[in-house]
Amino acid sequence: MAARPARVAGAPAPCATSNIINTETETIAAVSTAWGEAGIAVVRVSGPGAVDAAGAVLRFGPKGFPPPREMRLAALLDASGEAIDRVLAVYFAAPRSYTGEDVVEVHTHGGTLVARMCLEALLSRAAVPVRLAGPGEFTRRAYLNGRLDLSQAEAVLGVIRSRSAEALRAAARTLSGELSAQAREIRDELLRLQGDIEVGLDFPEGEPPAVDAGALLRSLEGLSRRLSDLESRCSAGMLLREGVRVVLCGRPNVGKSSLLNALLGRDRAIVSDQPGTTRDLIEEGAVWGAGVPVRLVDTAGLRGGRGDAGAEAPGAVEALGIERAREALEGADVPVWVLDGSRPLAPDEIIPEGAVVALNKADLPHAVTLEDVRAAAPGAGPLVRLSARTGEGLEELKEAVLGAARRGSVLEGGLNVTARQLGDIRACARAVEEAQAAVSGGVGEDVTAGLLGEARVALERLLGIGGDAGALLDSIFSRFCVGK
Ligand SMILES: Nc1nc2c(ncn2[C@@H]2O[C@H](COP(=O)(O)OP(=O)(O)O)[C@@H](O)[C@H]2O)c(=O)[nH]1
Ligand SMILES: [Mg+2]
Repeated sequence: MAARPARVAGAPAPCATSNIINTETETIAAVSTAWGEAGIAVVRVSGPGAVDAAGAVLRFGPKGFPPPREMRLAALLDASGEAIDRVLAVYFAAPRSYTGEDVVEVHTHGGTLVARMCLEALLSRAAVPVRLAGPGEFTRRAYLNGRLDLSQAEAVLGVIRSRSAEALRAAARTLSGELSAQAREIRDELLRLQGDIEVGLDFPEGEPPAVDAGALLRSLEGLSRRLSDLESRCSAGMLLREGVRVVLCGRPNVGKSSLLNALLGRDRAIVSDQPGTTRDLIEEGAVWGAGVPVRLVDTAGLRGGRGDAGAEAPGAVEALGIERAREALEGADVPVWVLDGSRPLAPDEIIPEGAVVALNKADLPHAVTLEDVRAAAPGAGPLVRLSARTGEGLEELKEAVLGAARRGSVLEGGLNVTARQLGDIRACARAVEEAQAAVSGGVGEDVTAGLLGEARVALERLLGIGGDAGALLDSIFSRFCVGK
C-alpha cells in the first residue's frame, strides 16, 4: 500500500490524485445525511474556516461556542438574524476529526428544508469562502490527511452504497417519496373521517347523524388493509437494510458449520467430527436471490432439547457458547434447525416453532424421512433435505429461507425506513384497529374520533407534520359553507 501522506501544518497536503489541489485552504460543506424525511439531518463543514462559518450562522447560549467534542444547543439563524430552528452543534478540532481538519457538524431537525437552509447559510453567509463539497470529498480528505487508508475509505463507500442492490432500490423508493405519498393519503383520509364524526358530534340531539356506522366501518377496513400493506413493505425494507439474520442451530455434529461453509462457498468455520468444536457465534454476510442481504450465523451445538441425559455435560466454555446460541436463536429473523438425516431422530429433539428444517447429510443413507420430521415437529416451517458435502439441496434451502423471511410480503417491494418510522406506522395501524372495534361495538363516537386522532397523529409524526389541532379545524370548517 502507498505510504500515507503526512500532514504538515500550513503546507498543501501531498496529492494522491491529481485533481485534488491544496485541500487545506478550502472549506467545504454538505448535508451528510440522506435527503428525505428523517428525525434529524446532519450538515457538515470541514476546513480551516469551519469554525468561522458555523459561528456566522449559529447563535449559542451564554456559554458560547462549544469546546471540541461537546455538543451544544444553538439557534440556526436566517439572513436577518432570526432563529429558524433549534439545532445541536459539535466541533471536532483538527486533526482529531473525520477529515483530519477542523470540522463542525450541525444537527438540524429532519426534513429537507431546514438542512438545506442551514447548508445555504453556511455557503453564503460565512466571512470565509465555503463551497459545496464534491461527492465523497470528506472521505477523500480523510484519506489525504492520513485519517483513513484507502481500503477503509472504500469501506465507507460500501456502507453508504447499501449492502445489496435490493436494499439500494428500497432506499431509492423511499427517497423518491413513495412512503410519504402513501402515508399522506392515509393521513388525509383519517382526517376526513375524524372531521365527519366531530361535525356530527356538534349537531344538537335529534338531528340526523353525520356518519353512518356501516360506511365508516368500510372506510376503516380499507385503511387497515393499506396500513398493513405499508407495514409489511416497511418491515421488508428494514430486513433489506439490516440483512436477514439466518441462524443455524441444532445438535453438535449435525453439520451446521459445514452448512455455513457450503452456503458461503468457502471454509469460514472449522468443521470436525469432534462434537463441540464451534463455541462462539460466527457471522458472515452473503447476498441471495435477487439481491437480498443475508447475515448467516453459525452457533455452538445445542445438546438435546433441554439437556440430554446420557450425553457428556458441556465444559464451561462450551456452555457459554450454548447460551449465545440460544440468544442468537431468539434474535433470528429465520431460524434454521439442522438435523443429521443419516441418523434416527433423537426422541428429545425440540425443533423450534416456525424454523426452517435442514435435513443434512443427504449423501449418506437416509435414516429419517421428511414425514418423520413433520410428525415430530408439526409446528416447524419448510423441510429441506440437503447435503453440505455435495451441495445438493442448497438452493432449495435458500429459497425456503427467503420465503420465510418474506412472511407473505414481497421483500422486493421494500421501503427503507427507520425503526422509529415503522413504530409510527404500527401505532397508526393499532389505533385504526381499535377504532374499528369501537365502531362495531357501538362505543360512543367521541371515542372513535379520539382513536382516529391518535392514528392520524402517529402518521403526522412520521411525515414530520406538526400542530395537529390546526389541520383538524381546517378540515372541519372547510365543510361549512362560507358565511355560516
Ligand atoms: N457425509 C456428510 N458429512 C457431513 C455433512 N455435513 C457435515 N458432515 C460431517 O459431519 C461432521 C460434523 O460437521 P460440523 O459441520 O463440524 O458440524 P457442527 O457441529 O454441527 O458444526 C464433520 O465430520 C463433517 O465432515 C454432509 O452433508 N455429508
Ligand atoms: Mg460447528
